[in-house]
Amino acid sequence: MPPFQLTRTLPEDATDAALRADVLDGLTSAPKSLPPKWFYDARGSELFEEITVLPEYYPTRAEREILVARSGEIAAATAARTLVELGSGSSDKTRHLLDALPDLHSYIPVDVSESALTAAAEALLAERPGLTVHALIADFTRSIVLPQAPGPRLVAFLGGTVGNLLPAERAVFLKAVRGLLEPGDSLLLGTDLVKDEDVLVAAYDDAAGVTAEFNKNVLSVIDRELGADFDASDFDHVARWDREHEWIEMRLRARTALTVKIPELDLVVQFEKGEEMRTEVSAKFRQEGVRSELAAAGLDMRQWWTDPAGRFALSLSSP
Ligand code: AVJ
Repeated sequence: MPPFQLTRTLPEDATDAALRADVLDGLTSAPKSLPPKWFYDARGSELFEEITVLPEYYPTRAEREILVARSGEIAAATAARTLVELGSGSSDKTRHLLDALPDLHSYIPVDVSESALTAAAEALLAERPGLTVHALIADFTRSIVLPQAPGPRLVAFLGGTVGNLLPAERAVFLKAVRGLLEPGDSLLLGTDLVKDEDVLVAAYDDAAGVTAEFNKNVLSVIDRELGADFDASDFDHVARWDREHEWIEMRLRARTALTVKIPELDLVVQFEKGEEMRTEVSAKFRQEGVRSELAAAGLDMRQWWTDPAGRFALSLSSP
């Protein structure tokens, strides 16, 4: 087995077909919406990396604090020989885990972005020459089949990205993850926590305007991929705390009445002045909620760690 293998479980054109279906569906619904996964082209991934170092955006730093403090405990509790990382992106924070797992044989990053996977794998292999890296190009919200690798396995889903799923989607997703685990395997899940509204809103509406640009980037993706004529300057960035659902919602609000053509979909879309389109839900959690969602999926929460300020949590659960 070569030290680095890349497996594509998505057909080359799957991304394109999924984007078309999502845009058609989202822009013909009332209210309009777009799924957050389409933020992440090369520019969007770059903007997200910028977000992670903004003074207002605490989740990345808070999660890293927990990983730095708890990697040893995580390693001891899991004895993992294989680390599977869902939505691995740049695999940046994962280093702390990898460094703490001396018996690690295989690392399986799973992401829809081939460029992110290849770059991350190259960097890791340079540092850990003995490691087998088997990257999977896959959409982790669909069913995934993992390559053969020795147990125990630790599946990590970090960053709070589970909060991008709506509650019903989360239930399906967590059951699918449970299906990947055998007795002795574990799930390490990162969840952002409910906190003061001002802190939450600032994290999604930073003073430098990076999150606004990130939000509007989805329009450039649709322009480029589907030949649309969205103009980002026709929209305002909106971040709202939904107290009832306990999630942050990002929206794009039309500054004027406007018409957008999407030739590849044979679609013309009208926006009223002030109309808001939802582009992301980012749910915030409480310990009891995480525990019960995991339990509903057949997972027993064994450990719960937060950063000293109590902003973010990592939980460790097992079948
Ligand atoms: C990458 C999904 C965890 O929801 O906080 C950052 C994405 N959106 N700023 C989040 C995001 C706006 C981020 N996740």
